[in-house]
Amino acid sequence: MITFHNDSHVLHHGRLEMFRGELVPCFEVPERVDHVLRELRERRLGPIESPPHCDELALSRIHSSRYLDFLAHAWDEWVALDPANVQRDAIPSYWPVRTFRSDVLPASFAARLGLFSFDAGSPLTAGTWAAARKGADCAIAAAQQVLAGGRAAFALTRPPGHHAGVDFFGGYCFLNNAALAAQSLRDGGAQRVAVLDIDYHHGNGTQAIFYERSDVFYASLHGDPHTEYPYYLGYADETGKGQGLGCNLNLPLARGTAFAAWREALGQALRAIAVFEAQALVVSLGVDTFAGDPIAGFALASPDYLRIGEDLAAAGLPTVLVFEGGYAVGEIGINAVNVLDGFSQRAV
Ligand code: Q9C
Ligand code: ZN
Repeated sequence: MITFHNDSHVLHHGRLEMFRGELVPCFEVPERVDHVLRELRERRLGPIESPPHCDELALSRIHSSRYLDFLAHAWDEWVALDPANVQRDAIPSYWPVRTFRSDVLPASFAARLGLFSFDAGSPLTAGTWAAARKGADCAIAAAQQVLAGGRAAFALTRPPGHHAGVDFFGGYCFLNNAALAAQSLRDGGAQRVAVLDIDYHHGNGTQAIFYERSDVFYASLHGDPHTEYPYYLGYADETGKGQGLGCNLNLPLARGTAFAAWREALGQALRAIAVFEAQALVVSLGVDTFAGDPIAGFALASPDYLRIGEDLAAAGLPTVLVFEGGYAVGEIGINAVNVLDGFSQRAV
């Protein structure tokens, strides 16, 4: 399987995130991707290529222009407020919740930082835009590879993407790589595309982006939002709206869920995708379902990821795999590459 990767991901390196009332070192670190790369090379899982620069228009197919403009210039604005800010990442403190206006774009940078975000755990850094932009290139290149007849392609990106919406960042995500890949598949001729999100956390951004559409099916297995981040979306009764009614499937699972029950839910999601008659599949591949993950609550073991890859391949669809979460850095390479390995062995 071909991997698209770009070294620019290191430019996004958050220092501290707000967690339980204090600033703690970020969980989403550059070393995550280094470990996956090393494992990919050692196990010779196929070529690793740098993606071409995609057109800005491809990003505008998913994200609003005022959000993209904000992201592109946010760091310069932050530093312009105070030169000492080069030593500090930008973390939002104010949000326009219900009854506030979101149509007005305030002059205040702090106000816009909150308008375009939903948590205080996703620091915006000097290289966030550059890294996210290259990550989007990887996702789009992987989609192009599959459109050109490839059986599968992997976008090894960070920052991750599935929490990012049309016009907001959060959950360590800035551009929604999986949504960009799905839209590229649609624009390249795939009539119906499915996004299968197997990160521990519900992909609220991806769900919201496609919620009223009948051409993109979203299915997700995740920690029950009653107790797990992102809390405010991902419940089983969210089935889509308008044209998109019936095109959204949430399978929330209790903390502590181990592989047997998780795999049953995976089978349920894959059956729904088959009924939808998807022509291509995008997998939001988070490995924070691992038992050793420091911020998640499932109990999958490393060999389970081989089985996941096999199950995904058995769906028989042209597949784009997009890297998402996973914070047990020591095992992240083995777990992610196990999925690709299992997939490659089963795929025909
Ligand atoms: N600080 C992804 O896996 N914070 N995002 C949870 C720990 C948000 C995870 C509490 C977790 C976001 C892509
Ligand atoms: Zn996650």
